[in-house]
Amino acid sequence: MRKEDLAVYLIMGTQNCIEPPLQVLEQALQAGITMFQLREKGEGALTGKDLEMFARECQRLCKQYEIPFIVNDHIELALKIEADGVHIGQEDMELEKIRPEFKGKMIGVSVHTKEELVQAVDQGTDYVGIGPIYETKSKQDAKKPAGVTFLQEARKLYPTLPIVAIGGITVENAQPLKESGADGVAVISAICQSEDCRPVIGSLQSIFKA
Ligand code: 3NM
Repeated sequence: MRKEDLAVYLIMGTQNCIEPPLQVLEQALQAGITMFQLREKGEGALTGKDLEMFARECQRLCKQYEIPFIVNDHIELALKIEADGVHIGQEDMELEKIRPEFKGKMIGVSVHTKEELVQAVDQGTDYVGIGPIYETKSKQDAKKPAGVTFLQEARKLYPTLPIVAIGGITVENAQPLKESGADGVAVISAICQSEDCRPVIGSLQSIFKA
């Protein structure tokens, strides 16, 4: 994968948005997000055919703007609609098991400890998500914020691994993450809960695409 794709990585589900989700996605694409992950989780989340239809709409938009379209957790759905990849957590299917089905596609893994990091790299992850860096309201079972310490450690261990930082990231607190070795930031609320996501995306781009 291209590390640059991680620069401004939007994660979104219908439950995260204060405006209509497809409108949020299209505005974010216009403003220059570099990668997109559909993360449909929690109360009121779409399922079955509804989820598939929504996923296909998101995918169509991402194709139009030529950025990778990643599906969180829903391995079968990702395969069915031929997404560009999947993102999995520690509770989900093991990377090794799904790799054969995702040949040539991206697999990203969320890691929170050195052991999880080493395992993900050994199993051939394309990138890792490291978080939560800061306090987040978007993930119910989020771990305690780790600040930049683990991010710095991960970068030292793996100088060329594509790494995206996640959790409570805003325009105001993103700069130290660049300095700590992140190739980009994955955000939900900074974009989905903002009145106008364009300046947010512009500022994050200026930090990570520079
Ligand atoms: N994963 P926001 S934190 C989806 O630590 C997710 O692995 C995390 O949302 C992890 O940008 C998180 O609104 C939520 O804080 C990120």
